[in-house]
Amino acid sequence: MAVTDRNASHLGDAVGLTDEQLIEMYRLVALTRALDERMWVLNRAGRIPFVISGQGHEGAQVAITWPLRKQHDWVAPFYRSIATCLTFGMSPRDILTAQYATASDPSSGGRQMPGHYGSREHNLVSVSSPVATQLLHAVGIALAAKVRGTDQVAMTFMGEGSSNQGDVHEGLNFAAIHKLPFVFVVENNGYAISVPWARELAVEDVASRAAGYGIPGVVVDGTDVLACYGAATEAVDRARSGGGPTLIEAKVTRLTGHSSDDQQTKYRSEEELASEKARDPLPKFRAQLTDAGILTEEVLGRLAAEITAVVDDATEYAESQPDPDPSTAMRWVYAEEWPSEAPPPWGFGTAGGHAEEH
Ligand SMILES: Cc1ncc(C[n+]2csc(CCOP(=O)(O)OP(=O)(O)O)c2C)c(N)n1
Ligand SMILES: [Mg+2]
Repeated sequence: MAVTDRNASHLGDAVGLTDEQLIEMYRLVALTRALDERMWVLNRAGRIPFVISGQGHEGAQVAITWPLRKQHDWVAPFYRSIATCLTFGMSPRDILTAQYATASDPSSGGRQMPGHYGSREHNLVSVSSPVATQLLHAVGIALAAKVRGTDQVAMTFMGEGSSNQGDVHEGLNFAAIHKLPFVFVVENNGYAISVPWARELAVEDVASRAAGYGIPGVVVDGTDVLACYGAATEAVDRARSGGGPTLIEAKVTRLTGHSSDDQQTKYRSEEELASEKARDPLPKFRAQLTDAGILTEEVLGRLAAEITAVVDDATEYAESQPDPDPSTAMRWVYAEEWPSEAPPPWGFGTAGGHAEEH
């Protein structure tokens, strides 16, 4: 979208967002990047064991999650969904306590793998390690919403490699038949670990598969925040108004290795990595909002200082939190009740019940 000749209100009007909302979207993209970069430093410093990064995916995640109603709709995220989780209500402290696996980690009280975020408070389903299973969870939630008439929408996210799993076919077919309030988001970054997309799919676009289910399939530039927002708004409106599911494929870029245990220079050329860097959504969005007069030097300076303080605070907080008590390791493996009146910090279990010692 060419915006250089538009003033601030024109850009906001064109996409149906206020300047304050656009600045907040930018803040979330920039905050996620800073938090993600901090995680890599903490990993290399030996403080956290494993990072699975969302760098390059943040713009699409913020923009696509944005139209959902917080604490009303539902999201089943995946391991790169840091920006989605922050946009949907989790805090940087929540994200880093999950990375440190502290007792106070709201995702799982230190039980889950790193990067497996979730929050009962924010209707974020805990990430499942077998990729693509989250689609079945989200479709089930969408079915419940339809049966109960709650006006809720369920959205799930995964990579293009994961979208080849059988679960996706079963879930999408079911969601389409029953016109469920469901949005399926594929963050296509061109790789499944070291396997390039041409070895993952025989078609150019995952979205073309939507036709096989009789639902709309939309391809969007996942590094164009406002294009993603437009596609998501349409899909969420369709879902909420009884029009059924949509498949959104956001073509993003993976700026880091698959994880902190992967070295992508072993299988991607220098030229490829340089051209992908040019698709980084963070400077692109910043330039767009700066050209439109929405982000000024003063606002950028204020945001940068605020983000540094928030990331420092989250780091210090997570560092200070105790590990889970080893004697509780077997808790919550099987159904049991939480022993106190207050709910457990990670959100599941029942207040007021009795716990059996193991
Ligand atoms: C069912 C299953 N198979 C394999 C894995 C191991 N695995 C984890 S992530 C991943 C790659 C997924 O690639 P993609 O869906 O494109 O997402 P990306 O990591 O690129 O964002 C694989 C194979 C797994 N977790 N679950
Ligand atoms: Mg991928």
